[in-house]
Amino acid sequence: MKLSFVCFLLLCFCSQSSPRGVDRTAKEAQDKIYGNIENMTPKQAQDREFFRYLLRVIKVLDQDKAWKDRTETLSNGEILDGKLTIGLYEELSAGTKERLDDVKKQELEFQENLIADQKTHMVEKILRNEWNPLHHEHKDSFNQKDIDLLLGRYQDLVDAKRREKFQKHEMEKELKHREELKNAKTEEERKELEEKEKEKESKHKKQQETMHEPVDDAQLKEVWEKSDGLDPDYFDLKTLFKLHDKNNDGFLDKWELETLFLNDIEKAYPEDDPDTDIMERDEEMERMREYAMNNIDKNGDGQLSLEEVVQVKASGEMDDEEEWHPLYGSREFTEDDLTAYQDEIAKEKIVEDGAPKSPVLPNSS
Ligand SMILES: [Ca+2]
Ligand SMILES: [Ca+2]
Repeated sequence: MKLSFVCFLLLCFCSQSSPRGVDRTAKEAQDKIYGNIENMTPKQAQDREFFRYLLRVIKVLDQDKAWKDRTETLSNGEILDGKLTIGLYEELSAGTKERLDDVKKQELEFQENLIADQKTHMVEKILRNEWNPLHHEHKDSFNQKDIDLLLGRYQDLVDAKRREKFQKHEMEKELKHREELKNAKTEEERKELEEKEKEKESKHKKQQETMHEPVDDAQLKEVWEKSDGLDPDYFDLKTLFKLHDKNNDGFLDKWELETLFLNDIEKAYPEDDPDTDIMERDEEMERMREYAMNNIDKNGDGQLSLEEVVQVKASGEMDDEEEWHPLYGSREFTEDDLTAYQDEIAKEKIVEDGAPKSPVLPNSS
């Protein structure tokens, strides 16, 4: 486990685009920064902002000796106990501190641009948004508090890395599709490919329309009836919780929690459908788990108690979302991310072959 965590940290890199597109129209600049968040709920968009910033910070920390020493010597248990981050700031080099200040300043500017563009999800929905420099007293310097807020949970580090891997997967799919279109020999062939893609898209949309917000009443009732085979007239949250607390310890851990999402996942991404992208299916499940944990796990122990579930439901905190926006409708990368990824592939190719090649993959425009 220790080794895999070190690998994760060493492998961490971020294809983050610069915050401003100087010579583009406002709309294009916004897309360049943002990608498409129109198909996300504010909470989903917030999560995306958090992980994007977290990856940028990790990229800086990966160059620092104190951070590397900790990741290489601490056991997984010690990391879970928070030893990775306690007192870390004092041990960082002056250069790292300076770079972290820069990253924080850029993030602040980025967030202010979002607000200027009327993308206000980061200020209106404060929940789990403490990491955002917008809310900090010391906006221009990165300190131990930033470390605690950003890197305090081991699961977040794992999730950030997983999201990054998924983004690459999505970019590969997009590049492959563009390459196929480019290689089409006739206009007819190209149109046929586009038509096929559209058909696939509308099929996926239809499948995903039936998805619920994680831990939504409608979702839980459907699980009760369809997965657990119980009478819908006798739905009872406490009984459902106990049924899915497989080891009977009084808590839903992340795997137990995910059993509540299987019904929705199977409807939206049928396992036996050859068009189902298994990595996307898995990612959707992870996003549902992240979302539920982030909103319900108030004491941050990585598990849900029945009290936490009941309290959040009673508070109505989770009732303000229209619905769950599945991954299929959201674009996980910007054109800049795609260009950076193509550059990365081209560089790897040079190292492998010892000589520059003509572009491996087509450009977007
Ligand atoms: Ca349990
Ligand atoms: Ca908890």
